[in-house]
Amino acid sequence: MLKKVLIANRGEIAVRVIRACQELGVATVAVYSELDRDALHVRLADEAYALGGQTAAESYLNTEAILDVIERSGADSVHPGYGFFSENTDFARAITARGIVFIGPPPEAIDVMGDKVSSRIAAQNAGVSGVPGTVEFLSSHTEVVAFGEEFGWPVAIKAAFGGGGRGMRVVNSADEAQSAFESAQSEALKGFGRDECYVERYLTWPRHVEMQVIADMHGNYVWIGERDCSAQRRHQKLVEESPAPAFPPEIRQAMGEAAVKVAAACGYYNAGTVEFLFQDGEFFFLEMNTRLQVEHPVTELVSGIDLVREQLRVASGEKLSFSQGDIELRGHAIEVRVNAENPAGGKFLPSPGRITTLVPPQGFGTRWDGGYEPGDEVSQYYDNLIGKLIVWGSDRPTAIARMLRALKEFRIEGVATTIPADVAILSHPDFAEAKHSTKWVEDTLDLTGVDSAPVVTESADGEVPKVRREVDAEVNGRRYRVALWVPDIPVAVGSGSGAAAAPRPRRSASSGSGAGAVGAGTVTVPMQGTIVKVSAVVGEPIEAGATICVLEAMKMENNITADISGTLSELRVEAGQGVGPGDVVAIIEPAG
Ligand code: MV4
Repeated sequence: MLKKVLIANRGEIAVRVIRACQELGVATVAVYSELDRDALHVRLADEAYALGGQTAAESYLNTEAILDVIERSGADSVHPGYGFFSENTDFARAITARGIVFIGPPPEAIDVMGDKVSSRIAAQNAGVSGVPGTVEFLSSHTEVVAFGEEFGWPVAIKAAFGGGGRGMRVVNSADEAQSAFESAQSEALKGFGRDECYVERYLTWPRHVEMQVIADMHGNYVWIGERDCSAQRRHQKLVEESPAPAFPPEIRQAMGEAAVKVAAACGYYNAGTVEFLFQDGEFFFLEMNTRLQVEHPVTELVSGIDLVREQLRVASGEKLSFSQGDIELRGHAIEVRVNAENPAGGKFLPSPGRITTLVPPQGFGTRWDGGYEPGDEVSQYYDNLIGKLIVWGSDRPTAIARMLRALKEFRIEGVATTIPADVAILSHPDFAEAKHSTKWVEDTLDLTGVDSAPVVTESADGEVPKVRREVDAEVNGRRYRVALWVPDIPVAVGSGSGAAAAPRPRRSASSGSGAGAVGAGTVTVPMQGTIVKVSAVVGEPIEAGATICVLEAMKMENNITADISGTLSELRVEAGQGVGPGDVVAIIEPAG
């Protein structure tokens, strides 16, 4: 088994992976950006290392910084989660070359499935059909016209190296072909740097059904049932479920076998998902996602299989702990994504900010996979998924009712969330009757009355912004300079002090200290504690910022420093003495 996994990700998926590692007795290494210093994944991991930077590019996508942490931590493997490096073969190869295990598929498989044309060819060679269309790149719109005349309209022009629907154009008739082809090409070039396009029949009301597969390095391939992800908006999934509603068992069987064939065709191992479009009882290969997906928990709840645990086993070279005949899919699972977005009017505007209240629902069949706790901040720089609520029920109506019950219980304050949209979807008769398709949320669902303006409340502990302070610490007799992020309470009082970083109202000296109004050179302590050391000497010159004494308070040592340069004229404390907030410890006569 792997011994130490570095999780090259953040948020709920990093938390998910850390939990699986802990259950297996595998050590965990978190990495974090400057904004994630206090994030949940950092708090849960055994070790955590700063990557620096704020944006994803500066932090979670900084290969050099991650390679450095691998080296310093002694991690033997990396779990990439989803997004970030999960489908980056340069990264996978870079770590593999250093003898580090990439917890994912072989890079060759990622490459084959990485673009729509080569994956379509691979699937076709394995006997799995995509939507009828071409595999050659289009050289002119006249080929689009010829295809439409032969197979019927509408047709879809797709960017070969695109994704997420970008570069896709629907063409309803011959006279639309030219402008659609040109705009598909230019969008593809802008978005992906390459403008190759191909054409296929356009399905007008398909469902998005994807099949979970997992394989080991010993040639064992297993499919673990499908997920229906049709309730989505602009290629952002909102609700996922397993099994797909109104999905006959023989189609499931055929889709499972097709998915395994596609996986085998590219020498796949680890967890993966084969996506299909499903319409009128037929399914068509769309693409393969060579990573663990956001919605993997619905498969876990109906199969009882811990997919992350199996990923870790497979990456260790072990065999899968089950075979196809062992898979039993039971009941119905539904997941909703809870994003910090306001779905009002169907706009889904991002709503970053501090989560002041977060009380996930509990109860039978109710799972919350979250990446945040109360007090945590959802940053504008990253995906705003707060977490996923997943329910299990013995059948679909039970699961829907359970999800609606759970969503009603959910309390989140401080940011707007997608929960009202999730409720609108789950309580809609079209969803109950499985009449929805991939176009349903955008074309049919009415979100005009939906609002989720964030409830802004004070957090329970009263928000005090944190500031960076450096202190000296001794660990086993070795001295370290340590950075602390502490509540912004000034350490030294007086004007011109470098000790208190932010402009907060400063504490005045307590009455009876004899110092009168506190001014420059009157040094006080900010909180109750014990003076453990006095380092300055009366009568000697002292520089601004130099330590006068050390106050132990709240189990931490705080340097009480000179706020101005001058001569130390009075020292009012000694080691061992107890002090209270505002007590004067020293007076400095300004120099000159
Ligand atoms: C299609 C299609 C209908 N017909 N292809 C959009 C993103 C890309 N992954 C594939 N997509 C589609 N391809 C044909 N021939 C409809 C979609 C589509 C879609 C697919 C899956 C999930 C959500 C979708 C939303 C809109 C359109």
